[in-house]
Amino acid sequence: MNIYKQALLFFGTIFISLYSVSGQNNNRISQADDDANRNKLWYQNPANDWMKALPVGNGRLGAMVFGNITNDTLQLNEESVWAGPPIPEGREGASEYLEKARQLIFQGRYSEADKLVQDHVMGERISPRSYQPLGNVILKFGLQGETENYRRELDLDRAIAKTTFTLDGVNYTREVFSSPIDQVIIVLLSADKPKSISVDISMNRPADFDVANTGKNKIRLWGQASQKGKHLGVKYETQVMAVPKGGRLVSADGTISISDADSVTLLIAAATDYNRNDPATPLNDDLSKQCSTTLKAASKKRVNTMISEHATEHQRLFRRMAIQLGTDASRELPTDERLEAVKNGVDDAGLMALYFQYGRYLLISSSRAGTLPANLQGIWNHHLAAPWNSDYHTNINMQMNYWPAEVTNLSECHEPFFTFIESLVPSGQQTAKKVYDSDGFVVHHTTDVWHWTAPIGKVQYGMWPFGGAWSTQHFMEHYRFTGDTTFLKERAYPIIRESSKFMMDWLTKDPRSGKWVSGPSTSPENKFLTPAGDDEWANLGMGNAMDQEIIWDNFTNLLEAAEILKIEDDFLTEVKASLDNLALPKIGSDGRLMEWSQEFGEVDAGHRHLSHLYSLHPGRQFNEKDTPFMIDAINRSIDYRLASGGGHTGWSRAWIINFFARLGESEKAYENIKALLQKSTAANLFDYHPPFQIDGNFGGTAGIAEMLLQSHVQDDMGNTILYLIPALPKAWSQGHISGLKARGGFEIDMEWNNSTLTSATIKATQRGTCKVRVGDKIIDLTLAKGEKRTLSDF
Ligand code: FUC
Repeated sequence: MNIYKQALLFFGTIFISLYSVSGQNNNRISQADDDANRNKLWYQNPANDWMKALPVGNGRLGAMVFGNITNDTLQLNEESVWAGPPIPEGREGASEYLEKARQLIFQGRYSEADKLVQDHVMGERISPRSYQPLGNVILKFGLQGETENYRRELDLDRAIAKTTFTLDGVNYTREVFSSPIDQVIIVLLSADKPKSISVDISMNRPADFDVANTGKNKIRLWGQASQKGKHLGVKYETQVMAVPKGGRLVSADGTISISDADSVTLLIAAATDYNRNDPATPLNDDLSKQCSTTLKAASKKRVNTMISEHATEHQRLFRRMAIQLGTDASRELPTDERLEAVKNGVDDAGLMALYFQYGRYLLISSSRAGTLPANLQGIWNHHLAAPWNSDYHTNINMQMNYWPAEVTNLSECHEPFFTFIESLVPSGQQTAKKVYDSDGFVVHHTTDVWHWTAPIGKVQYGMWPFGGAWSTQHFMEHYRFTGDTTFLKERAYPIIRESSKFMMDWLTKDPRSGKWVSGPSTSPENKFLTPAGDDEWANLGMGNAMDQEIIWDNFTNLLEAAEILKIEDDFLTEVKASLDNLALPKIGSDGRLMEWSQEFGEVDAGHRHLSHLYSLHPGRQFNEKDTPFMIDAINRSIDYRLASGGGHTGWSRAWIINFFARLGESEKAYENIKALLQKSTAANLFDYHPPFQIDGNFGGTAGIAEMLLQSHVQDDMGNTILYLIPALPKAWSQGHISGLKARGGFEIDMEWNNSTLTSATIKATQRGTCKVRVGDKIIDLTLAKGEKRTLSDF
């Protein structure tokens, strides 16, 4: 073990960093190129656990790269490898009991209502039935001895993971990437001396697989995902092809042995029988042939062509944005040590900028047009029974995954979310009819690739019919950011209307107030103390704040879309009437925004969900301009939640960053980004719930964007207000960002110094009028399509 001491000058603070490096290497790599570490995660040791390995992905096909010298593993994923049916079913005729439960709640008999719904409405929870790994490629290298100059990195700009080291005077390089162009994972093993590469290649999986050599230089691994033999699901196949330059290749017993090659290229393909259009009917494809065809096509291409086409396609998306926060001086430290320093209290604005770009990298790598949406772990999972099955939770997590999509200029990466939510509509319509005797479509707290939508399990999480309604918000937001009226007409409006139909049937008149209220439902996963005393608690309420806020959002979006599309009909008139008489969240006697419609005692005052604040973010119902009277109540609610231990999961913390950004609380937002890094971030910068859950990465990225630009508020004429650096913390006093997107189709570049904006360039991707707000100053701007205006006098 070697001990280093290094002093770093960072924001005028000198700190001492004490760290250790295992026997792999003795020398810090000298960075000749000043920019060698920009937009990179880098390390001086191999990953000895999964949360240190580095992710690559092309939206569908992913790998975790460990970078071990002698025995290395590539852990593979394909997005559709899922254990299978049966899928949870809704219960016919449940609506009768819902009506009874409503009356019980209005009478204050909360626990009786819970029991009634639990017994007669909730369907069976079927678990585990999980997203699963595709397999592993095992690489055993004939290398022994002390290495020097070890470095492992993930280049976010080129989407390539690279490991380099020196052993016995030979410099070795291993590169891994997942190409969206060639639909293969490519592994390049090279050295600067001929005949230096000897490696045994094999494949395995934790369960349910067969493996065999095929042809001269390929191994195939195939099987059907299951949960210990139950829930037979997706059939999969993956093949690795080895293409050595020089040396000898022997293939036997499921292994390919290569000796004394100058270099080796591995190509990895995968195929499954998962049918996106109709998951119940598997595709009847020859998976083996599909893999072989893909490998054959890739093997005919020059490696350099594959690298450059891959990088160009990645950069088409990634390079739309650049960011610098502070000096980024500490990029000269390995990422894990940098993170450790932050955990020890050091401020590192550059690491926050890297985290932001990493979030964009992860979205590009796990969500591309034609793929499934990013699940709870994106596409990266090594568990056969993953936490929460690595599914699509729709009571915050899946939506949070897509918060950064529009604002960070990755609109196309939002597409899998839309396609997936649309694919839930037929099932959601059936659930609406069967369980609720209702029109429209409904989704509950979670779903998965089998497209089920029923209320299942415990009322505490399952009795919440808002997953679909919340998701329709994204369709409207996509329109607001892009101005794509075809999308609005053909995709956003129909699905918002379908969800509104359900909500119209779902609403009940509260006999006490005469207002329309939702229920019986839970405020996601939370519970309250009932007035009965003796610590009795219950889950279900009528008119919970979040329900009312999502319905407000849903109806408001529908009416706005209808107005743009010039649609008028009786249903819209009815929606307008219901909106006008919708119960709104209330402020309690202690000045907080109330989570439930009554002022209940709280069982868990620091609960991780802050559902009642949906109206602040991601909603827009409550904001400083339109509802100033709500701001203080929201602030109090967040402060109380935090003081009671809230924000303890990564995604909860990430949501809090977004709240504080919207409230203009720059220092509080910053403190929570710091806390996200300190408490909920692993060495590979994956978010820790714990365990790994990618929503915190995406929510954190969105939060950083929200601190630098906001566009959710409109002026009285309906024009977007572009609020520049609305929550800039002192620690980011100097910086720049380019390529941020705003509603109204604007694209923004900004530079600031001494915490003051020095220049802002606004580009219109469509004709538009906006108000640019900097502090309290407002500048009116009307731009033609494609026009750009640079402002510098603030
Ligand atoms: C929600 C959260 C949990 C977890 C799960 C996947 O239900 O309440 O904390 O993130 O989703």
